[in-house]
Amino acid sequence: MSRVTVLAGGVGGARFVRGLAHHLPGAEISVIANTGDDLWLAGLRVCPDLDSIMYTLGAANDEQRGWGRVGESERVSAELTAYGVGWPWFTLGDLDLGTHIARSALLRDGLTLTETTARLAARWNIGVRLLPVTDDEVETHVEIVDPETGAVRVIHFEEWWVRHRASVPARRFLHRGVDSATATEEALDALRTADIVLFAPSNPVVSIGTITAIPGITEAVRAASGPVIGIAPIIAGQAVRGMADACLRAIGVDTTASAVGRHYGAREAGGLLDGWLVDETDAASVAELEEAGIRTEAVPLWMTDVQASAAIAAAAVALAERLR
Ligand code: FO1
Repeated sequence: MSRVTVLAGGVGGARFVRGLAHHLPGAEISVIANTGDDLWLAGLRVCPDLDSIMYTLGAANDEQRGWGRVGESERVSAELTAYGVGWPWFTLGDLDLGTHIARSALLRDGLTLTETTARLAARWNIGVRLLPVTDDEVETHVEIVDPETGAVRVIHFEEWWVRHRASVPARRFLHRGVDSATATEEALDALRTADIVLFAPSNPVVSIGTITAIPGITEAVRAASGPVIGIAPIIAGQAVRGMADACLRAIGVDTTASAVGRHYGAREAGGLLDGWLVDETDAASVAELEEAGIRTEAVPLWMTDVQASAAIAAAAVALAERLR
């Protein structure tokens, strides 16, 4: 059956992959996940996007909050806060801590993040290969102007995203350690052997952008033998989830499905995409995207449930087949 490789961030990426797996039960799906949100907290390695995908595909995710575990409790987190350890505004639930403790133990035993992720994911029978884009620590940090002092500061992405809710303007995103990092062999191989490469409807800056910032990835996407199809994370000028507009503003890209598609660029013109799916409400932008060399279709893009996500995956696969 076909090999499909997906570049994905956390919440939107996980939902899309769930739909893809539902649509193509026999396919070999590899998910190259963003690791830029990762951080050391309370002595533990926390990997938000890897965990969102693992929990969602393992049917253990909190569907309401969009992150963390269903049926979660926060007894240990209250203890950490009492000791002033960790971030009081960044809740590590009891069950979630089990994941972070297990991950940190395996990493301390000398396993790579790729090996560690495979061990953790095996428990959940997620049905796809979950691959961190790199085994090196490349964390996304955000340069802001401190609202109190007016001084320029750099904070971890999660502090900007969760503590400040992206309300403090980001001047720049920094990928700490990217210059000495490499993509994993497994991720590069998943791109090399893919029949289809998909960009999930994840944050184009701090999820997809962080994956493609890892040395080797853009070359591997551009060299992919199969079609590269992206799904817009913006519908009718609104970020579908999270605060993608705050991220796009920071890099000077309009918050539209068309601007994001052209930001990724047409592979034939030196960019990354062969095809692009926009929502029906953005059908007017199809012409300009086609002009830019990106085959574009307008389909319903709201991932309201697994069936809707599966229909989007089906549309992406169908477009790929037409472009093959
Ligand atoms: N998001 C929140 O809005 N509040 C939290 O307290 C929070 C804790 C948290 C702990 C572990 C984890 O893996 C994710 C967590 N998230 C939380 C979500 C996180 O910010 C997002 O999953 C991504 O990093 C951004 O898409």
